[in-house]
Amino acid sequence: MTQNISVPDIGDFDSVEIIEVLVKIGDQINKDDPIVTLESDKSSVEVPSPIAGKITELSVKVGDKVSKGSLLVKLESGSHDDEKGKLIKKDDFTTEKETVEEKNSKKIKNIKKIFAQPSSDDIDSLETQEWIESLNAVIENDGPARASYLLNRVVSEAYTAGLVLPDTRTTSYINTIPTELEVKSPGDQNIEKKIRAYVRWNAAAMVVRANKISSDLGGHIGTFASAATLYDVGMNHFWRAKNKDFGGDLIYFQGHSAPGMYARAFLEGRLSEKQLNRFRQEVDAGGLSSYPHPWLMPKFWQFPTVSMGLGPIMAIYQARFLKYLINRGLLKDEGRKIWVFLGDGETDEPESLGAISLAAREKLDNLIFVVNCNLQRLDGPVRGNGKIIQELEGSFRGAGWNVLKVIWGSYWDPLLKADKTGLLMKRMNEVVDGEYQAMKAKGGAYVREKFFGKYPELKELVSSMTDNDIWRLNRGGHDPHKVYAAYHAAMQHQGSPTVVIAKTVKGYGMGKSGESLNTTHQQKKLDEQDLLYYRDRFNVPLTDKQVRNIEYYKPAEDSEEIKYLKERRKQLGGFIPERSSFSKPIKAPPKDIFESFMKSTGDKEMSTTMALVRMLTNLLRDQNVAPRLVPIIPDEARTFGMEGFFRKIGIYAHEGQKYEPEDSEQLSSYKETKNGQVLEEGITEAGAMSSWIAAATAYTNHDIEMIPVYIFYSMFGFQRIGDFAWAAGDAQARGFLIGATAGRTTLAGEGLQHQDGHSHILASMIPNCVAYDPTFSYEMAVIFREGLRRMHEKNENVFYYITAMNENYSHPEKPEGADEGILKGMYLFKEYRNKGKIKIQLMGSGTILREAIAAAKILSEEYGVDSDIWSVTSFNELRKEGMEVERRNLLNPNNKKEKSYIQKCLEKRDGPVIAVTDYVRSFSDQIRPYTDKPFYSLGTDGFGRSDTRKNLRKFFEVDKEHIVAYTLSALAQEQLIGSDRAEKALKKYNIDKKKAFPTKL
Ligand SMILES: Cc1ncc(C[n+]2csc(CCOP(=O)(O)OP(=O)(O)O)c2C)c(N)n1
Ligand SMILES: [Mg+2]
Repeated sequence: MTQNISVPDIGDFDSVEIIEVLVKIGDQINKDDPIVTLESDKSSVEVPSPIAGKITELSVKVGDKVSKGSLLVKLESGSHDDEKGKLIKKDDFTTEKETVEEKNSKKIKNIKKIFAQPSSDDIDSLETQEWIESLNAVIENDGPARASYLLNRVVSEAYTAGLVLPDTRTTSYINTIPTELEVKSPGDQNIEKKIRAYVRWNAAAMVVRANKISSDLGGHIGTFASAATLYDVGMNHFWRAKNKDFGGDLIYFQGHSAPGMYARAFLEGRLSEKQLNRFRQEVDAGGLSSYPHPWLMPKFWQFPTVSMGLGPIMAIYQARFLKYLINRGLLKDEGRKIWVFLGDGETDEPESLGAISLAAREKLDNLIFVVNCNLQRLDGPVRGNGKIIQELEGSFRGAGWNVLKVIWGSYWDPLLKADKTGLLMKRMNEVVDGEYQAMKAKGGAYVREKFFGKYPELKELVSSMTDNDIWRLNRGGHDPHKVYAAYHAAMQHQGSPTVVIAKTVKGYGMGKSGESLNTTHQQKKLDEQDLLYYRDRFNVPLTDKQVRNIEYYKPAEDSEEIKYLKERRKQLGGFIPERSSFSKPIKAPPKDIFESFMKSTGDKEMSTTMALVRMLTNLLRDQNVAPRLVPIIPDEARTFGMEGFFRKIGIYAHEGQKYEPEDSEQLSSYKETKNGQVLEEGITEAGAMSSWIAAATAYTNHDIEMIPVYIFYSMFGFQRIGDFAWAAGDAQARGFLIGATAGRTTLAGEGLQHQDGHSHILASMIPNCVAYDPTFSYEMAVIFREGLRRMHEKNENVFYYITAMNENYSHPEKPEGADEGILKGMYLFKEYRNKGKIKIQLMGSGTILREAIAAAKILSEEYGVDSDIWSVTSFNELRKEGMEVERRNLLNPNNKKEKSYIQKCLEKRDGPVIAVTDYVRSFSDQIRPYTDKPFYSLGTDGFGRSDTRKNLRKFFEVDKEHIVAYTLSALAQEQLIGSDRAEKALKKYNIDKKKAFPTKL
């Protein structure tokens, strides 16, 4: 049966050009194969075939203009099972049914709601008892699920009856898991206790030793001391390493608990005593990093976490990316988990909690947070007047997480059991963190007096206990049984992420030198007495002399402790942390994918953003590259003309699409699918960047090379997420960051907060970030292809920052042999050889290169000044090379001086350099030291403002008129022309000499 395939609804566009015809007569095509590519003045989009079949007639050619309904091809289809051009089939939609509750609520909707006051006074204890007994009976007879159902119904009834319920975000200040339901650890507690003691000791000894060498070195003892059990239980029982059979759990260690990880690796035989002695001495090879830095210890650390807040959000997006890879069929679902350790103080960071609702929404049950609530941060208590654990419980529960509080250790169990009236729980609820902290600093007698002493019944409860017994009443985070039970429950939990909120003591075991003191965080030196106390506190088998020498303790290889520790890790698949990569490189796409960008566009105008989007569309036809591309967009696809990607490759949505999108009939319909490829992040640069980092490090964390391309307003890039970009460099990310709508004057209209004139400077600070500011589509193509080759085929640990613009103009053909210069950072774009005796070296980048080209024409034709025009694709790369060459020359004074690439380009050319960009002057000034020519830079220093491009360029003095006038002035200063010629030009172009420098306006 012959079918006509015509242009579907393409939104607002009418009469758009066909730029590619992707089929020919006789082709057998599948449903969704692209037939043609259409291009408007803003975006390009492929038109897919709604059905499969054989092309029998082609009704269009390249250059034709088409609109909705224009016939494209005729197709002979084998079946009648077509969708009549419909893009998305309507699923069954659930019809809303009125629930009983809704009916009831209608009945009583006039009842005024009254807030129920939480009351601690029981006015009818008999009635209370009856309710509790009923509940217990249901739990016993029908199980907890039924009890939970009934409670929910009761709550719902109460609500509909007009009772606004008291705040139920938090539960009582006790452990979430009741003692009877705790799963017991299968481990040998005696041996584990010893191992933990040695790890604690060695971690502290390592820090103290380093500070004997120099107190410059610093380090932390108190943090790991509070978290040792939380890590130990994970290491002995839960965290599965990467090996040939399993992808490995991913653990984000709290940055400044690093000493504990080194101490354990020492017992495991992975680090030597010599290495421990080199803690925080990294300048010569073989030292240990202060914190987790994959750049410095690439075989050990996986995740840079020490800039607080980055770890938690990066981990959330890591967990989501893992599901993305699974849902896209790129990775097996092996039940891998992402564990994240963070401090309670760290939760102050907006990034720490900023994405927890996403984690719940995406049902990330592969994610487990462990918040170490030692109640302190650096200066003092985290919430002295409140309770951080309760606050966090509320936030996480409210966001939809499974919350497991681990507050009290086993020594409290009998007391809680004996607390028939609930008075102990009441006391636990009423004490604030500032007091809890003070209690752990001041000893058992103080706790008896201040905690139990408030109520005579409680004092009585502990009357048979000594002060020491009271002191030993432990906190949950120090009790391996409680921690094990919580971790076990976290591993079993499905449908939402879990947070384990553990209460601990900062500087646990440090005694007077730093247990629960406000100064604990800073404690890095322990004197002899402190060390002897610490040894005794944890029974470390070292003599006094060994303690004085601050020796490490490591039992013999055949000791039960070492054998146990190694056996546990063997059972769990290997050591953690460990960083490795077994990913296969991706073959760079053939040249022809980029070929069309090397030709002139003729009269046709487009922006470099459009060129890039077309490039990505082409890349989606390359079988090696296509599946690995991860387009990441924070709610700006339409701004960048990328809406065509929605339908073509789908937007990732873990639940697919439960609705028919409003625009389902359109070509660029908003299509969400479970295996969607686009990460449409919504308005979160931090989140989008975290996704990018997850994809850009998939080669090591998941052994699969991915190609993330994150496109954003360049102003909301490095400026907003600079710390993430730095962490990406540390993590050796590979991928593309595209700063779109770039340039202070190129993004017209939007104004001060939007116009970027400095992102390249920010990018230049990251050592492994390779940045380019191309002007023409062929430059973009050469750069992008090389990026793919370097990063994803050759696996160089660099990442690319490329700016793209939204200004439409025509693009020339690539000059012969320009490739090398494009990549190195500059090439000769054009020589103006009129008759002028005077010459200048005119440099430009981005769209402002075009102003320079226009200025060159005027200078040549009207002023007899000839020019060499250099397209500088990367001032940043030129500077790097210049610095290196200069350094080599300084190191080798006897040798013949080596020339920098810039020098080589300019050595046979005359005249001063005039460099002009859409960025602050320091951007082009970067190369000033590497040429001995007089150097003048023009740029866009100052705050942007909204106006037209023309006016903005005039304001920032980077338009062709200013370039001409300033060039003549520069030539006058160099005494190459008379100053009156410059004066004349300034007058001619009405340049206001009285106008203040733009930074002051
Ligand atoms: C972004 C950032 N700001 C500040 C710091 C400095 N800093 C290091 S540890 C610390 C206190 C940490 O408190 P908490 O998160 O409670 O961790 P704890 O040591 O108590 O486990 C601070 C402020 C940092 N590392 N990162
Ligand atoms: Mg803390």
